[in-house]
Amino acid sequence: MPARLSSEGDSLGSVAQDADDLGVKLYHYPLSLCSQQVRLALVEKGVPFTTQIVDIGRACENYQPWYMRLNTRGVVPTLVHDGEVMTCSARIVGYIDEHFPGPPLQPDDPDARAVMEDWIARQDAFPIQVLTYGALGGFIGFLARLGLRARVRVLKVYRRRAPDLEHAYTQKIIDVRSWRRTLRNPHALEAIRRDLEVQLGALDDRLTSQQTPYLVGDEYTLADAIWTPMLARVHALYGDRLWAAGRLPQVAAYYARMRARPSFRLAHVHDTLRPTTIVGHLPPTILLRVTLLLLAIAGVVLLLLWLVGLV
Ligand SMILES: N[C@@H](CCC(=O)N[C@@H](CS)C(=O)NCC(=O)O)C(=O)O
Repeated sequence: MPARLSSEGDSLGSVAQDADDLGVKLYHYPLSLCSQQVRLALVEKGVPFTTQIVDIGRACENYQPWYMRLNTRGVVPTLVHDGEVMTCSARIVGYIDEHFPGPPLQPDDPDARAVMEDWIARQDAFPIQVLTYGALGGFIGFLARLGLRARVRVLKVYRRRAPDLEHAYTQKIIDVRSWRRTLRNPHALEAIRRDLEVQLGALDDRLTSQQTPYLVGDEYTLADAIWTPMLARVHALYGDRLWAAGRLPQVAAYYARMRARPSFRLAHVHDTLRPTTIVGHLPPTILLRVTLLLLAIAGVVLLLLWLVGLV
């Protein structure tokens, strides 16, 4: 059975209240790309659901034992349907389509279905978290990367407190460390950025050859629910410059169509990321350390100026 909640669900998409175990409950984080994909699938399918925010930023709630017991990889989203726990956004969206009434979001034709699954797999394999952190420039980017060290410390504390989850925590520590290593490697980051352009180019080719409003044929499918938040994230990081001025015209038109659907707003898909939002999501210990460091530097500068008689 899923863990009981310690606080009330937020209001997004909520219809049924008090449904911890019964009904559909989504554990998510507003800005998380994978959470946006699942919210979009739920909204497009017309499934009533309640939600519980798991703060993957500042509070690292996704590393708390109660959540790691629900989702051993310590990631959002997690869907709980009548007590059944479902993880992995790509699997969750398929589950939603197969278990609820509403418009079908997967084609019947096996070839079209294989194409849809291929596009979902392409997005799922893309290291979007690394791209997001890597694209944050300047001081904000520096702080965000520093925050990953604090995450490892938090994970070690929880690993000591919950020995039954030792394996899951050790794996998560390995994941976060590898994430940090990639972020420190400019060649690896460059390869990810180039891969993004390859994926967007392939998307443009697909839309050009298809000449249909959606990624797979004439009907909206799960591939669209997966790729819309991905394009919104690319927009948040780079604006529209990757597909503006006649570059990737089909991607530009497709994104505009998906963005115009009511589900984009109803599922709270984010296409901007403000620096203040990023800072607000950093672990408090990092903010404290950086503030103390800046104060110390200012103190040394003032002392030096005083010694040479300039103040
Ligand atoms: N698609 C995958 C990826 C999930 C994922 O990486 N979620 C990110 C947010 S989009 C997360 O929770 N990151 C927090 C962390 O790894 O600490 C899944 O659902 O299993």
